[in-house]
Amino acid sequence: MATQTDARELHAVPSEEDQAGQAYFDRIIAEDSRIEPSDWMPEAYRKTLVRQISQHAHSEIIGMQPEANFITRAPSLKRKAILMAKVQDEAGHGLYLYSAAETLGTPREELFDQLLTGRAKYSSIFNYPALTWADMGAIGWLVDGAAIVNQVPLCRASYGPYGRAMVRICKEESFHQRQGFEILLELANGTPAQKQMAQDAINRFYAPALMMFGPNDDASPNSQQSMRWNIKRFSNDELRQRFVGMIQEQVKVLGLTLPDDKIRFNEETGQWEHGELDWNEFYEVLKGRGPCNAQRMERRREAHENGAWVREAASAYAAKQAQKAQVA
Ligand code: FAQ
Repeated sequence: MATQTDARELHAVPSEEDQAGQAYFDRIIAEDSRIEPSDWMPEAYRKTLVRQISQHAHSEIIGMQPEANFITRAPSLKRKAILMAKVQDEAGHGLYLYSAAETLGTPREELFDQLLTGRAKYSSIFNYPALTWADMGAIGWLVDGAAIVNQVPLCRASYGPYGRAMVRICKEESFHQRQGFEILLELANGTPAQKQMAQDAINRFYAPALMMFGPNDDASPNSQQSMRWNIKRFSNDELRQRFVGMIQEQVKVLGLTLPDDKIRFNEETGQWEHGELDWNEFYEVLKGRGPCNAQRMERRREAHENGAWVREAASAYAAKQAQKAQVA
């Protein structure tokens, strides 16, 4: 039930400043231009951006875990160096995205707290285990591949700092996808056991990668408004179909198959179709009951605690520098 204050707030007449701000915001969105941090923006727009950008940042940081586990098990020095560079890139993506989210007024400590207390989500895909070296290939090809299809349109997101961060991220994701594809290609052309290992990795990562695009459009509460605000440019299903069309071609080059006999191009709709996904599984993972949720969060908390001295040292250094600057 609304309290008196709530009711007053609901009927509050917007101030002149808010009305002018809203008019400016509407014009910028209609022109398909960019909103910058100091511009007026509706609270709901700000909230949606903080939610999406911070969840994206958390995904990059948690997403380091499945591959980091394989750095010591990479089959050659070259593979180890490449994998280390890739995992470091993901850390960098997390940092650009936290910075972008901070420009909206939520401090990084608060964003970390939301993740560590389970109030913020991160991508479902990182709650699946990486079991073999071929999984490094499948993660690069399918997970980074899905990330690119989802994220290239975000380079045109209406919020400036987010769109600009995405440009750099997408460039690096392209390299990641190719390195994954190349791992699979080498295994697919190796011994029968290696080829089987590559196929098995694809079989396990295919459906979870498709779920990265989010629920079907009719079950996606945020999509329509995000599209009206030019944050998202395409719906979850549109991007998922685009991805399926892309990988069904690429898998032929590998000489492997996708574990889905329903994939076909529908001439009438002009869209790719794929088999039904197990949405119960998706929601279970979102509720924290996926195969690796507990482990991922435990590692993240440990890493956060172990890094406390670094944050303290950096703050002390920054304070010292600020004091020096003041004296000078
Ligand atoms: N997992 O109404 P919608 C990477 C949540 S790539 C978990 O459709 P929206 C690179 C959603 O947040 C992975 N939660 O939501 C890498 C919402 O919950 P809320 C990260 C999901 O925002 C590769 C609710 O369900 N990429 O890390 C998922 O319009 C390899 C309703 O959904 C991004 O974050 C999911 N799969 O659309 C790193 C891209 N799907 O907040 C390491 C940017 C949906 O209302 C190694 N984000 N939910 O409680 C987006 O494009 C969008 O936020 C979507 C979801 C498409 C993910």
